[in-house]
Amino acid sequence: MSPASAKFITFEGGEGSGKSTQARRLAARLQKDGVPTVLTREPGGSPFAERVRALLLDPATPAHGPLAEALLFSAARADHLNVAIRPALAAGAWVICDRFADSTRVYQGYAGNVPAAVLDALEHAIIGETRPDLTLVVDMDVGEGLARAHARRVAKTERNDADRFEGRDRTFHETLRQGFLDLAKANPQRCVVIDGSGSEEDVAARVWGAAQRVLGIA
Ligand code: Z5A
Repeated sequence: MSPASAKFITFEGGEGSGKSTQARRLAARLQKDGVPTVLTREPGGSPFAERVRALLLDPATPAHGPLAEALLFSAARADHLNVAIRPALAAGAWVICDRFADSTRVYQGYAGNVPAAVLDALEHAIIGETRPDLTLVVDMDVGEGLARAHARRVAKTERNDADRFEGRDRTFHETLRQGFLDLAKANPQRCVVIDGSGSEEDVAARVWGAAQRVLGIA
């Protein structure tokens, strides 16, 4: 496969939708095909942003409201872009990012009521021209997604608790799901909704088909 130029691909979706799994699989497939690929995530992806991630996800962090959250996610994103994403794209690598600015739009904007004008200004200042070429929105039944995320957490930590975001009620997660679907509808030129049901292989085939179609991969 010979890509014309570096591409920026983001994965979005709700809890346990399987997007992290699919981001890893797509990165592995591209690498196997000889495409230099960087897999990264938000919040995180740079040393500073990983520190902000730890603060944001810690259940012990005091409540600070959606606007403060949006600013923290954005501060992490500014560093992540400067330290990792832009240098990788400039070097010709494809960048696959597990969550990006659409998560701020949906979690802090759609669900948290931070005004769109505030998020527009943050995106303009922080992201500028570094917009995704393709955003894969992995859509999944909320109950199934939460069960997957919960099972993984218990297996990993042997604890039955949740991080600050997982711990919210089901209505919140239904709102998020609708938010991602609305966002995809409003941005059809770069967003593709991927059905997250079925086996990992089934979903990976849908992701690959979308990448081929939108990015012109042979
Ligand atoms: N957040 C925000 O509010 N604003 C922002 O701007 C940003 C983020 C950037 C980050 O949490 C939190 O920050 C997130 C949004 C908020 N809120 N929450 N929660 P995170 O990074 O810790 O977690 P996450 O991004 O939500 O993803 P996740 O929990 O890692 O889940 P996932 O990526 O959707 O799923 P997964 O890890 O690929 O799979 C979950 C489990 O299901 C795992 O055990 C898999 O092996 C299994 N799996 C995956 N696919 C399948 C299939 N097809 N069948 C069966 N089982 C499967």
